[in-house]
Amino acid sequence: MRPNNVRICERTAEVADALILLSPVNRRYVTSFLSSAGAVVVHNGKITYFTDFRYYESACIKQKQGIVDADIEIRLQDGKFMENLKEMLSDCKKILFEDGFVSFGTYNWYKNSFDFAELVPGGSGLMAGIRGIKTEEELQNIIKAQEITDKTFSFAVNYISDNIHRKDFTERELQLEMDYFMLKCGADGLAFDTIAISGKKSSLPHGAPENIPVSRGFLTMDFGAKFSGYCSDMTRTVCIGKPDEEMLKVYNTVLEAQKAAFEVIKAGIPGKEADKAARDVIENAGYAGTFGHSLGHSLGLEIHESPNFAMGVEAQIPENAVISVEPGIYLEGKYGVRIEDIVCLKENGFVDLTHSPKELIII
Ligand SMILES: [Mn+2]
Repeated sequence: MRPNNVRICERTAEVADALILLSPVNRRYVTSFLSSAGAVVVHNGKITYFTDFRYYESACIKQKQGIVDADIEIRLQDGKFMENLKEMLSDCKKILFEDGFVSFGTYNWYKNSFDFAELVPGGSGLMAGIRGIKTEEELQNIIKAQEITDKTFSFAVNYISDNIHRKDFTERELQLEMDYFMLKCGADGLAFDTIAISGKKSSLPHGAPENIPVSRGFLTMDFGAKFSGYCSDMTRTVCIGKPDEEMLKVYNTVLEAQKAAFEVIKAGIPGKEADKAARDVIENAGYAGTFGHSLGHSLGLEIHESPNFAMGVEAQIPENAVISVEPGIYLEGKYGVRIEDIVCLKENGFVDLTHSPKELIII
């Protein structure tokens, strides 16, 4: 069994007799198989994957190919699914469920079906904890996703240079060209909707590109490819035309903030420490209150996972967590700058998975 699946079995046994996973992301995490429906059941150190007729054969083929963990039992989810599930879990006293995912309706369905057992919340947290530490296989997928993303940044800079003279060159066009480039480079999807916003709009941390011309001043691009389901994430701010002194100060402050975070980042630090290192630089430069989000989030099958680099996070960040480091300064009505890399935490520091340049690119 894959090491992360072994951990899921072990952690489940510590708090309950079984764990039921229904969320698409956790089903995929355990099975490495993408399906729109199904259930993963962890019970007595074994993992069973129930999937319906639409996916059953395909899942079995993927298992023969070594993609689905060989030790997972794949069962057809048919009309007898509830009966099968009840029978399987009939010896359970405690059943752990995904409290962060199940709806009120599903919870009631559990309650009526498993009236012989206690339903224990905490399944979502258990999975988040395990997913927060990336396996080598997961890390390789994120690295490939980020390679595509880095390549896309070079492409974007050239594309902007070649097209900025056109009056009809829009944010939306830039976004679409970047998306197309990522997919052409082998991405199996986009980690999230690409942000490409220019001029005054760059003060909106998550502003959306529109059918308006790319304007002079700062242009922020925040984007990421997916590879084998795994996300990457990066942000670079470039400048269209010559920046004035204040723009340079803002840009360099954000860059210094990221460097300050890099000074302290290593496995075992509390999440708040990296955030504080970056935040102090921004505040000391006179921009208190302009960095309104956290320094970083983990990413994997989902673009936002835990643990986080954020204020108030006392928990120690484990080795092999992959987290973004993305300080920003946003001056309302004026402009904004964000610089984002993703890093993999190691005992003595980290590995920066983002390789694009960070000195201000002026186009
Ligand atoms: Mn991010």
